[in-house]
Amino acid sequence: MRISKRNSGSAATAALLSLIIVVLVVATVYVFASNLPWAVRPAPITSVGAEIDHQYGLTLAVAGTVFILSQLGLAFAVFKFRDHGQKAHFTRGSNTLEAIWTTATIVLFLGLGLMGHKAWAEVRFTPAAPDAIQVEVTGNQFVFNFRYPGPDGKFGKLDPKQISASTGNPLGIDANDPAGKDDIVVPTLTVPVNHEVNLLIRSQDVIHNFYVRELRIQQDAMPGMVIPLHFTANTIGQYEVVCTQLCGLGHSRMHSYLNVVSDADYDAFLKQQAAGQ
Ligand SMILES: [Cu+2]
Repeated sequence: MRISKRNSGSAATAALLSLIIVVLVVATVYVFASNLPWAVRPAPITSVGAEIDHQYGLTLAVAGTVFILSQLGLAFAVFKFRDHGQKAHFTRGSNTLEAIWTTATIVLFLGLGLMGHKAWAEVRFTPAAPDAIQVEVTGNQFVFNFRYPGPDGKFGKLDPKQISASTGNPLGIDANDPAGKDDIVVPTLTVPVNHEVNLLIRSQDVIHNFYVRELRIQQDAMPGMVIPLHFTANTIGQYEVVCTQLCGLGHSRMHSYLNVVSDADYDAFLKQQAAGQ
């Protein structure tokens, strides 16, 4: 067989591949930059929420920079070392480089994790202030119920046998426990602005979740557990509470509202509810 043309190998394919990689990088950066999380998500209403946003921004910036540099590096290598029909030569790689980028990755991941740990752990692993308002949150298929201890400041005992939503006792508050007589059970969560609130999150059946975007809080409700979590909302308003665990057929309808109100409105809410119990 006669070879009429010089063999140029797969140079054209390699050039095309590196071009595609560059286009993909530009397209990805464009999608992220035009939908920046802080441009499309609602503003946080807690100081911890602001810390969490800052942490997300930092993680995105670091991960985004690494992504852009590594992909452009890949495109460069594919183009520079493309096949012209030359003889390939074998290299063994570099242990020093391997050690450097493995260490850099560990430092980055651990560093971001340690920095983020504080914002995440603050609402979970440190106890709420003693004067925090206690509210019990109970998820069941497919509603939220919020219970306040009432004027005596004490939650009544719960007895699963007495659960009867149709007769007005969805949580099964024990009729024989005097502490439960003044308990307030409502389908929406009302809290005063700038006061610490300690939530006690429970589930009556399957795994649910308590999620409020503006609080930057998302916590599973586990059957058999009471999970405490505290926050201090700093902006009056109404915010949606949603269940973010696929908890059954009615999951998409499982939502409620968090009302952050002034002290006067909160007192009025408690009085009104106490009168109605
Ligand atoms: Cu649910």
